[in-house]
Amino acid sequence: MTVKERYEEARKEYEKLGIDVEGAMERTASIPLSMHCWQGDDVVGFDQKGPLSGGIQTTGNYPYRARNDEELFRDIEKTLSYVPGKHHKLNLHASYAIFEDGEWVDRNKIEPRHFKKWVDLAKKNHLGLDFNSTNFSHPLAENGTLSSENEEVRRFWIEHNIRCLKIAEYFAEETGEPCLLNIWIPDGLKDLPADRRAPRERLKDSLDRILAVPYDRSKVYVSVESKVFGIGMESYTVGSHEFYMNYAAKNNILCLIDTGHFHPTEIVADKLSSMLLFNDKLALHVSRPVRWDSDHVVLFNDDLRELAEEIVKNGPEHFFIGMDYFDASINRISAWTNGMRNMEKALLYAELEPNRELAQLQNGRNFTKIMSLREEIKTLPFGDIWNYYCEKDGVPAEHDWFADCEQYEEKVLSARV
Ligand code: RNT
Ligand code: ZN
Repeated sequence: MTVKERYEEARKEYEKLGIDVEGAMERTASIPLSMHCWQGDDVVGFDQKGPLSGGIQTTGNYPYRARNDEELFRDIEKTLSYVPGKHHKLNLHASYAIFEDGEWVDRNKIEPRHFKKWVDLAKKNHLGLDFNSTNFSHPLAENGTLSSENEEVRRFWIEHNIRCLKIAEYFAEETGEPCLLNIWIPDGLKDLPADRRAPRERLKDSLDRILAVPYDRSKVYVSVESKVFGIGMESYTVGSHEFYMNYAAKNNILCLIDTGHFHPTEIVADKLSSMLLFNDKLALHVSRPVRWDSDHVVLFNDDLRELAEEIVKNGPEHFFIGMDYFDASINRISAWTNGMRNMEKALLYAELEPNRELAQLQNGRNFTKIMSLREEIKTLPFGDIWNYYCEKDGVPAEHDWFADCEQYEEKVLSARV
């Protein structure tokens, strides 16, 4: 049987449950995913040669990391050729500024022109762009950034973030699409803080000063990303969830929820509907924590399906979905692809659930049927729908992309020595 024939059969099974399969595929295809550029080079970036710092860590020594913009662009295009969906975005970090002709400027001096090549890449591939200021992996980030007690250091990072606002505006203008500028800082303490309040007061003041610079709010959305702890910052994080949730609400900006930044027993998917009752938009970093914020590749697991369900039920148009994982122990193109495809897969899976019927059953307190219906869905021929969804988009089916990826490693990546 061809992929299409299998799909037709599978569709009948879903239709028995009253599910509109074509509609589900169409809706899924219109949800943009923002692919993070940093899986391709282990979050190294182009503006410095030092180690990754700020309480985050890539682990593994798989060869063939992209070492410059040319290699990274090529790997990005390869990865995107394996990802279905009509319209995606690229998520950049400020540390990926591209300097030419021996030029180099520090992070408080970066300009839109340092990202022109990224804009060209985005246009060529019909991608939107999102942005992140890089408040880590820098000599001035060792003892705090936007919350630093050193006024000069704090000013440096305020300037950096203001520069990033300008660059985000440039991205939105060039691509014709809104750009999310996300701010995450690693500031925190290894051991019990003597003063929890003052660093937070300084962070609040720094954000106020950044946001006091006028920018076009219809083009640029600013988000703030909280975290529960980082390596070497186990006891105290300045930018906690409560801090940013209140800051965002008061200043009409967005919260960014990274699925790896909460206590392991918290159900992150449960947070989405609460957040969206108080703000029209919510930003996400989709990651997979294993015992800690380990940034493992996103898998098609229960957590992801639950997250996707909440995205679909709350309306995907309310979300900025960014991916955030980095694995240096396996082929990076494959890591990237699996995470991206799994997010797409989870969204399609969620669109294929009888969500309205399930909600009605809950209203009727028919929990018996809810359980049975949900279990029934689990063994429907989802794989046949997914493979057709890929084929329709001219993207290889599940088995085939990996074979191509192996070829790419053999022909292209292995030359990087
Ligand atoms: C770190 C945050 C942050 C980074 C990226 C590289 O814990 O999740 O989002 O992963 O900005
Ligand atoms: Zn993140």
